[in-house]
Amino acid sequence: MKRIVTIQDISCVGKCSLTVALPIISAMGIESAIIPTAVLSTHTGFKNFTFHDLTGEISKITSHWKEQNIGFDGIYTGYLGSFEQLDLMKELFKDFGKGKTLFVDPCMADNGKLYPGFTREFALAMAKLCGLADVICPNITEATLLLDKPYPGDEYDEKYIKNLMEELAKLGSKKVILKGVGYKKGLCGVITFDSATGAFSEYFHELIPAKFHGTGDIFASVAFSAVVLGKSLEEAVKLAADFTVLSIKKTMAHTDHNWYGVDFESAFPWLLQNLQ
Ligand code: PXL
Repeated sequence: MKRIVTIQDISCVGKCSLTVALPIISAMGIESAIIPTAVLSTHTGFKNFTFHDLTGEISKITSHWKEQNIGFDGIYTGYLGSFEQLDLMKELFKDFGKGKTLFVDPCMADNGKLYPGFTREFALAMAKLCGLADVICPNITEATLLLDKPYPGDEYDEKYIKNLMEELAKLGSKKVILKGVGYKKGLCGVITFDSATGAFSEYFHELIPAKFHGTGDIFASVAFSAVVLGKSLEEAVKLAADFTVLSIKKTMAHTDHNWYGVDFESAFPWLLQNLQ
């Protein structure tokens, strides 16, 4: 069985980060180790959330793992809360990442806005971590922040997106996934770019006019797991996008659904059937 480690926060309520990554990665038949970066009462979309930083634990955990000769087939970083954590992830990649799948979701912004607590300087430091990855999967807001460019809103075309992705690859990541691309009317796209071949691929699915927290984490967890299982990047993003869309649809099928996350649990039977 493949074994991976994912590094992100525990938002105790909120259906994001580790509370979605763990069940999804496990359901995909992969052993999942974790390093929690912080414990929050909820994700930061709620008012008055609590935040307990766990940066001080990270080196202690990884030192013990080195002592025990524990290794991983892949490393997936999500929501990271500080410059120090970014530096610790670089160390982790050096110590545990040789020849493994290194996947960075530069989770820090959406819809033209940084999440609470993040700054433009943090985004530039995150760009350095992205440079060490095999695969990164920003949305358009994160992509422009990584490159220190203005957010284009809805004002962009295919040429702009392809140029953005080539610029992202120049940060150093081998492959780039860009989510939430809207240059085809009424559709939402995921575009991939492979810097080794210069090849782009696009996968467009229906655009659902609703925004939910945690969908980026769901997408990243499926895409990363699929790559670790040996699927091509194109197959991985199709599976991840279809699963995310289905999770949103399952959520919206209930009029009394919660506002803070999606019912990815109800979409698991589909995921397992479509893993082959
Ligand atoms: O889903 C991304 C995410 C992860 N972790 C925390 C968040 C968010 C998005 O808002 O607040 C704590």
